[in-house]
Amino acid sequence: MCTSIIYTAGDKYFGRNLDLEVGFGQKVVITPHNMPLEFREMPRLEHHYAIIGISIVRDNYPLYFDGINEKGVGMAGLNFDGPAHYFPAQKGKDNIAAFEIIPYILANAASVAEAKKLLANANITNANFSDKLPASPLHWLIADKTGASVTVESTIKGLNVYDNPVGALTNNPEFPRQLVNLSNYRSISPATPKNTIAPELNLPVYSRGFGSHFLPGGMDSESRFVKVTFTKMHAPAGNSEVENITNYFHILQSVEQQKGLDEVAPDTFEYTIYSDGSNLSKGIFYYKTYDNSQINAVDMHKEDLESTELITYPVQNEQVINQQN
Ligand code: GCH
Repeated sequence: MCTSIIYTAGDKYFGRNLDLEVGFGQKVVITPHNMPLEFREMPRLEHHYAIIGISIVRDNYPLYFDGINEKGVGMAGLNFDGPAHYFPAQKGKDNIAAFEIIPYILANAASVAEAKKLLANANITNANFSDKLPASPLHWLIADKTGASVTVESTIKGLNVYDNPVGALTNNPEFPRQLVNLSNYRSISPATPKNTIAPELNLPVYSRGFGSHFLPGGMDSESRFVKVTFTKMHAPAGNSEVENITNYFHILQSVEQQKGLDEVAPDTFEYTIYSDGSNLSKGIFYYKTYDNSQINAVDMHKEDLESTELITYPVQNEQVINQQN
């Protein structure tokens, strides 16, 4: 399972938790302007917006899990197993394979509005990257530095691009149902609720935090959607980049999956392998991992974005304790 958000604090911050039981050897990957991008059915792009994010690279192709571009658009792919349905290439459509959709959108769109235009005639195809890397069932969150965000879901009914007023995405069910479910939690609040069940009874407020007594805390995608919405909607804005990115990671940590809690096969547990977040205006990519609580940063503008080659950074996974004595 996974969770992706956009957080507003002056600048906007976009990224995700990647929850899974195994890694793929993913790295921080920058695709500069002049690195040619090939697509199965769409014209090759010689020049395009530069992209930074988490990806694996196979046959010199960046298979992004999530990323942002230099124009301040972010996009993340999250598991959508069950409802997700892709189609064969269709005549007259812009046919984009599921594994191509992140590079395609981030290479071409300078805003969510432009991404919507690119998706207006799109068909997400079921082409496999390779036999070893078949199409995976995903849906996507796209957001930009104005704070706009949309959810993209390809199901048996076709391609849907939903405005996303929450600025968050988890996994199943389909996005409209996640929104309806939020109504069930209308009364969740940071404030202590009034005693409306039996005003004549003295019901002592024996704890702080009563307003969130019924906030879901499960690992499942519906619970994470409700919890991250509550956390995000009440998160303060910081006064500096460091405060903002600190707040941002606290929001994602509210739905972190700790090891041992989500058994996906006998004795195999999914957990939050990494959390990342980028400043959409500044092009700085931040991340931490399950094993490394330190926030690491890669600034795309410190690289040669005119290059024709992918630029990669290994994910720093070692926990460094700041020994004080
Ligand atoms: C290939 O078609 C696409 C690339 C893969 C391999 C298949 C590496 C790129 C990207 O689409 C990868 C994909 C493998 C896998 C990934 C995906 C991006 C996000 C997704 C995770 C499984 C989503 C996290 C999640 N977890 C599991 O929701 C890494 O499909 C769960 O239990 O729901």
